[in-house]
Amino acid sequence: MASTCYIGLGGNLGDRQSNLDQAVEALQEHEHIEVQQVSSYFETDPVGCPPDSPLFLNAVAEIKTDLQPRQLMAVLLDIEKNLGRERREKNGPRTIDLDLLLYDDLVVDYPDLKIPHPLLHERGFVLEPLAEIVPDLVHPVLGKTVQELWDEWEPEESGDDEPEDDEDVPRTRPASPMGKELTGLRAMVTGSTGGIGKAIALELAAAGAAVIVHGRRSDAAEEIADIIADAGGTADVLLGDLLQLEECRRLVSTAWDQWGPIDIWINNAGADVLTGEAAEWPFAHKLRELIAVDLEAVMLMSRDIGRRMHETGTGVIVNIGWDKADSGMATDSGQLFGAIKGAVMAFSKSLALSLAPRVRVNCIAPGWIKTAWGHEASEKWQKLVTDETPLKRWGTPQDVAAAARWLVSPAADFLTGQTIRVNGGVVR
Ligand code: PH2
Ligand code: MG
Ligand code: MG
Repeated sequence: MASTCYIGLGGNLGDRQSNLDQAVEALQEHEHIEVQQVSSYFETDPVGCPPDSPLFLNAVAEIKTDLQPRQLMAVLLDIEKNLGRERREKNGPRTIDLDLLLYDDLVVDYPDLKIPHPLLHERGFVLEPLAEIVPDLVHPVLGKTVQELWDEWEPEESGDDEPEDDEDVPRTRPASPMGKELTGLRAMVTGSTGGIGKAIALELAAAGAAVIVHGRRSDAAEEIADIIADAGGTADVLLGDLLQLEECRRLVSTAWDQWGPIDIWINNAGADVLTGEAAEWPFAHKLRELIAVDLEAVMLMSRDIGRRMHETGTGVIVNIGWDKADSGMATDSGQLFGAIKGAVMAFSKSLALSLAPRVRVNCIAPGWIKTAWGHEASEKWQKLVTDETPLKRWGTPQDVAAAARWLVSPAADFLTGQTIRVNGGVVR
């Protein structure tokens, strides 16, 4: 039960006391919720309700839960339904209304999910019970304690002018790199059954995101999803071969339809032309494969998901480039990856411009990262890598994942169109 949340309870229809009691009981009985404390019940004047609405009974409950915010919202909705809540007119009389007020110190602002509750600080019927149980709790956006907000609170002019949702609350937060800063967000990581993609999937899950693991083989993908679930995270699996354009389209629409809006999309998948059988392919064959998987699929899926995010209002896309696309590198691989990853990096900048200011698009350009090829590489390569890397070691998938975690987080909210080189300090 990792997260602490505050739920506002209110009702002005039927046996108000009994309805509040039953709602608290339903919360307590849920297997993923523990009720910590409940405020007194306060009788309050209706605010922003139709004329002649009855008085409300309001309270606030502190809970602990391991549910993600959206899962918790669904549970609240369920309890409301079971207690006979019907929605006929805006702010009309109701048996019970359960509002998610705060979720740890999470700040999110989506069309369908806003935390903290955007009206929390303006509502006496919320502030009073909240101040009774946790006067010293700090509002994560306003930076004031609940007691301060309650002391400053003034009743609204009567009337039905319910303030607009996020009226003049700056929805930013200080960077908190190692918390659960991605809680409530849904992330897709393509090619996350191994290597860098796997590290990114695990890292985003550790930061609280619900993660879709993608790969071509179900056993490999299920294994990663299991690791995430065992660690208390949320994961699902989507399979698809990005060599097929139709599959790319299906992957985006399935992810979106099954999961609702996706907040984070990481195009990590790439064709392996370095190990196994593929290492022996002719240059032209490798080129075709890379164009299809590393370039076409990335461009088409980025555009597709980007358009959906833009319509929804928000989202973050990360593509994977290559450190040496700019400087060049001798060998077939240098030519292949230079051309393909250079194109991905150039494309990402233009997409970032197309989707700003709603959707951020950035690239990570890894340098020498020890994945399958690095483990097999000869002595000569091992020496070359450590010699030419100022930080004197191979990078790890974890190094790239840490950068990705930050890049998709609210802490990087002012970055778009950028390429972050995760390369141990090479500056040429
Ligand atoms: N809830 C509202 C609108 N107005 N007024 C009071 N006193 N208590 C409430 O819980 C309440 C309200 C919308 O959910
Ligand atoms: Mg409400
Ligand atoms: Mg509500």
